[in-house]
Amino acid sequence: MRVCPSDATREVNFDGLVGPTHNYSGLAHGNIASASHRGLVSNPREAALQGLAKMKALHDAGFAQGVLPPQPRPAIEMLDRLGFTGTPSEKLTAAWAADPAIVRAISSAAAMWTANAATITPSFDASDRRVHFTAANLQSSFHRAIEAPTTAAALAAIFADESRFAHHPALPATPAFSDEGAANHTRLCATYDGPGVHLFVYGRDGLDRGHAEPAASKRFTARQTLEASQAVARQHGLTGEQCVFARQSAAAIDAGVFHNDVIAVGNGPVLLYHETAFADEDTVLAELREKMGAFGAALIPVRVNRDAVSLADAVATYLFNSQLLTRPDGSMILIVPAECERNPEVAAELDRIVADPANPIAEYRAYDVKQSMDNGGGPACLRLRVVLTAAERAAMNPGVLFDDALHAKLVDWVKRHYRDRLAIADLADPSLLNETRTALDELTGLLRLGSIYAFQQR
Ligand code: SUG
Repeated sequence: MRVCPSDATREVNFDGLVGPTHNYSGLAHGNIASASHRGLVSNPREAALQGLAKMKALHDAGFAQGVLPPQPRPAIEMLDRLGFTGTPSEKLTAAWAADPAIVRAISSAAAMWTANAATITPSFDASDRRVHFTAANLQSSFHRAIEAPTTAAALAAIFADESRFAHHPALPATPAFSDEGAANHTRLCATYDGPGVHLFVYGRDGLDRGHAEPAASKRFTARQTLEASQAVARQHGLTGEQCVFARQSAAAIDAGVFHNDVIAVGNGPVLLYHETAFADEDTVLAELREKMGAFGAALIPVRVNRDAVSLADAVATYLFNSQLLTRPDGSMILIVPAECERNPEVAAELDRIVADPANPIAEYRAYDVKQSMDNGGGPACLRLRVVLTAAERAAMNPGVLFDDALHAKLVDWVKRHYRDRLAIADLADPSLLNETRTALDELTGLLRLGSIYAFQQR
């Protein structure tokens, strides 16, 4: 089956612009790259420029590209809630003296990984024909749980037209409803402007039903719960026929697959996945086939066997944290991290996939996003996919849609405002707070977003 995006309906990839406090604090549970780079000196300027270079390359290749702004960090308003008083600088200094772990958490630039920002249902699948958004509560870690309100505000500012866009509240921020957004959600379809099946992947049960959970992960606690995925589907009005809920394999979670997008990626009818991705692969495929078949679409599974690429290599190279994109002729391109080309087994598997006529993946291209990769974020983590009709694109805030002019402005903005080295001790520096606020205040003007940040409203 050919997937050909019509001019009318396109997938827009909204990449997170890396924020000025990008650092290696090792905060992320179950994320091996984050843990192994803990304490190293980061380069926020290079991180932001690497992200912008990827956006520019995909824009130049004809893909629809958008950008989402960073969040204000350090998140000083959190310090108010934690009992610190005084001026912003005084609060920061007091918090560092009391507990540097608090300052590390409120300084994280993790909002760059916009695959975790929200879950989106395109209007075609919604009974009210609106695009539905739920900002993820990211409750499993403090440094990410603080993202949800600003994410929701940014999405509401960008997709403001209530007749076309519906925004739902983030789920209750408690372990039972732990939600990590689109990183655990894939829409499979024949064409973007036709019906889709929503594959929600979760790692554990949220609520206690009085019986032991089968095959729970042991080394790392899974982040997404079944109850969270089900609640998002309910909010968006999706029916049972439109959804497949699949459990991740515990082995994958324990090997460092903290989100499903570290082990699988889908686009159109294609699902590229590692054989260890799901607890029950056969049932997942059968259900997808049946539900897609109901509207005449045929699933194209592309399975990577562990004999070809080990689970450890899949995690180390982030082979599956790739962007699978449809080109105008219906063929697909895989945007992989540069690390994939340096691993002979992974490179050989990519060559095999591209040569295989049974799937539409015709090419792969590697991009260097190493600054992000070292915190566990590859090309797919850096982007939030939103399928939009032409009318929806016309109704959204155009300031965040990427073009050459915006690229030039953002590169210039990064070069003027970002440091090229950030050690953990630098997070205590009050001038970093002022630099960040000055930069973000200018950015909301560049992106024509209005005053979306709390510090701008005072
Ligand atoms: O939540 N890393 C992020 C990486 C998110 C990747 N996203 C997807 N797979 N979609 C996380 O684990 C590290 C931050 C630090 O250590 O400072 C971090 O939060």
